[in-house]
Amino acid sequence: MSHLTLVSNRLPIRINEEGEVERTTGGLASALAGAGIPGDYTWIGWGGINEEEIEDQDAYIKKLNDVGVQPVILKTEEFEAYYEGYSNSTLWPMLHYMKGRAKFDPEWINGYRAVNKKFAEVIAKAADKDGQVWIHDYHLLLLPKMLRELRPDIKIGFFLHTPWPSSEIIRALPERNEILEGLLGCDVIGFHTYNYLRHFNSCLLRILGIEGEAEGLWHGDRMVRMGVYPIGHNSTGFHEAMQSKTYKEALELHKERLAGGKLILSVERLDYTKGVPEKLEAIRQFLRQNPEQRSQVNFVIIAVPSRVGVEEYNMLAETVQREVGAINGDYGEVGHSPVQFLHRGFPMEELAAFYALAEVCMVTPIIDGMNLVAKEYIDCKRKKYNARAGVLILSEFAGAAQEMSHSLLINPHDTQGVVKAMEQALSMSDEEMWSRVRAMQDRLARNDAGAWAKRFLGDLTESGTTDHDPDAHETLAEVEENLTKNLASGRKVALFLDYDGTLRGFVDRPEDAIPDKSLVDLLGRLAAHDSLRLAVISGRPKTFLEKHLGHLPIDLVAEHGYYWKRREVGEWELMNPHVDNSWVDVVLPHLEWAVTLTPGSEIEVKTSSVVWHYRQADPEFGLWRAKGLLDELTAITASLPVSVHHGQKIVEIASQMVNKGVATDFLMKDWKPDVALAAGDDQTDETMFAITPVCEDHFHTVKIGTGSTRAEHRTTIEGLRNFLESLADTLSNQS
Ligand code: GDG
Repeated sequence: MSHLTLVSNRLPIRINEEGEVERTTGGLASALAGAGIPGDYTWIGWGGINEEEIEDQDAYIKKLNDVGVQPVILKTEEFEAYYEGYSNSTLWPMLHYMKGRAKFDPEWINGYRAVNKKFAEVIAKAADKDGQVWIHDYHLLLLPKMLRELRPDIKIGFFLHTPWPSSEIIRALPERNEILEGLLGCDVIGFHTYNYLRHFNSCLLRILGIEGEAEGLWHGDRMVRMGVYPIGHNSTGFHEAMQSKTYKEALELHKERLAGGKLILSVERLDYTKGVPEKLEAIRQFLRQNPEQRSQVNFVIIAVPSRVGVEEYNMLAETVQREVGAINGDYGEVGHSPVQFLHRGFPMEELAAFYALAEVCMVTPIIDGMNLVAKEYIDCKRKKYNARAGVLILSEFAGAAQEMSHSLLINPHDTQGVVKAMEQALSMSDEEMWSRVRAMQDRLARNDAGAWAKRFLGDLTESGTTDHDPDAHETLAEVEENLTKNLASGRKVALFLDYDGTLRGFVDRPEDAIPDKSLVDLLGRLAAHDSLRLAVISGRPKTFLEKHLGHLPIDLVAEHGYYWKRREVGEWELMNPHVDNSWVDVVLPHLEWAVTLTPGSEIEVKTSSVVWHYRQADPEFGLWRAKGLLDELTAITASLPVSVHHGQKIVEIASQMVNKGVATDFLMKDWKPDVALAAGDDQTDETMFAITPVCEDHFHTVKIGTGSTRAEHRTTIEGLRNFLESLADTLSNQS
């Protein structure tokens, strides 16, 4: 594997007050720590302190470099706008569907841009040539594009740890286009669940008008892959922790302190997405409705302080503390408070002991990208480490719910539903608890953080194998050499050239895309060579081709092969007089019905095809209707001589007896060239590339522009024009 650079907002380590380097905790840091990423890698991120607080910058950088990390140094003002502002006060609530909590400040996005740029510059300097860079999370959404501009040689992967919400939310972000464009700088974009990926695709369609394919999309000349990679927890780390002395001591200590009482645990960063106030309301109701349980239960809430610089979080901490006090005031007894709020982090070994002891773990976020606590709790239920039986209460709004169906799934907004789940959990037999735990453990162990990282990095390694050839001109130079060599030795060469998008660029009104003088001259110069035959094979009507190219000594094929005008005949003819178009009457009513149901769509009737256009329709609705129409047409045209094709915002039904491939095949058999070349830009041209050539030497195929293709070479309109000019020049020099 080429050298890997991991990038996240925060480095997994910091320098403490004593000036020593120590590890930090959190979802991303703990998952990646357990990912067991093979080989040597560098980690780039913010080191926890700002420029003003660093006494000796060189010494600071060196200290971090010595342990394999590279800091991005930020000024306090910059950090506040980027991190506390745009990342955590705008993006975080938006990504978690909490539009009402999101705050907008134009200064924040400027800070966010500037810091993403700084990251790009640090990475661009540090990353190896042709290396891989794996970027994490919502703080760095603009980074992929910025980095690609600086370092086109590297492979860029991005993983989002939060949900990606519906397009209705993202559309409200003033910077929505910039953010989506930023991410499209990647080779691979990963999400926790299919739902998040689906929403992302829908944003691309609605905001940028980009229709993705199954596994990704073409963006410029690159394939951007998208995938679902549900993150796993640090299984190895927890298993090691459970073998430690600290774990055993903590287990004994807490067992003793619980004195036969039940432990109902929750562990989370103190964040409004985690639903702590809602959980407290359910606890209050549970204690009210179950007086006999009040002295038996110990609700232990471990809430790690989080984002203390952000006002919302400080307010949340106060609210939670007040409510915990109020519940204990109402339902506590002398010597026993049912709710214990521990507003701090614990070492992993102690955390594992809490997981092992708890009869119930309540993971009840309002919304959560994945949630690793749920996975860690189940994995720590191991009899060999003296764990007690336990059951997980899990919010259906956590990404983890999709993988953990043997937990008690709840809706955190339904207080009574949560109370019922708590009652069910506390009365569940050990046998049932163990059987639920076992049903989930195997899957979790197989899909831990290591497996997750391996899958993502495997896909990143395979990505970028687009058929974009940066040396296309060189390759075409070899093609030119082959053609001229054949012509010089008196052998016959044939050129089959599409018109729109191949010889001439697109303009708003198709009738304006007339050939410029230099193109007409070029085709004329090529056709003047005795051994060279040239055909322009187009979807255009014969009137257009006749008007602009009819005077040239070349062959013309109009309407995808319905009409042709051969050089030696000099008149337009039906290419295949036996073409039967009676199928049009069968398919038209279906297209008319689609128009009725889809505002903004319309039908175009051509000589040998009919097309349903939905460019003006709502993009998602249009696409959905197009898929329905395709199914319908596939069924009704099964016995008809037509092909049904889904193209750029169109569904086209065309006669099978007519296409550019059939036309090329006819001409090829007629001319019997020794070597030939076909060039085109869209799906209809693929039929030319797919024929079985009869020429002795080689059939060169050239795709113009982006998109998947079976052609051997790829270039631009300009590239093809240069190629043809150069060929014409060589030929005139030869003669
Ligand atoms: C984000 C997404 C996604 C907690 N308390 C202690 C402690 N922790 C560790 C847990 C767990 C991690 O922190 C929390 O991870 P979560 O996944 O639950 O949540 P976020 O921090 O919000 O993480 C989330 C995650 O990224 C990964 O993609 O799942 O949806 O929001 O690993 O064990 N660790 C220690 N002591 C504590 O007191 N040592």
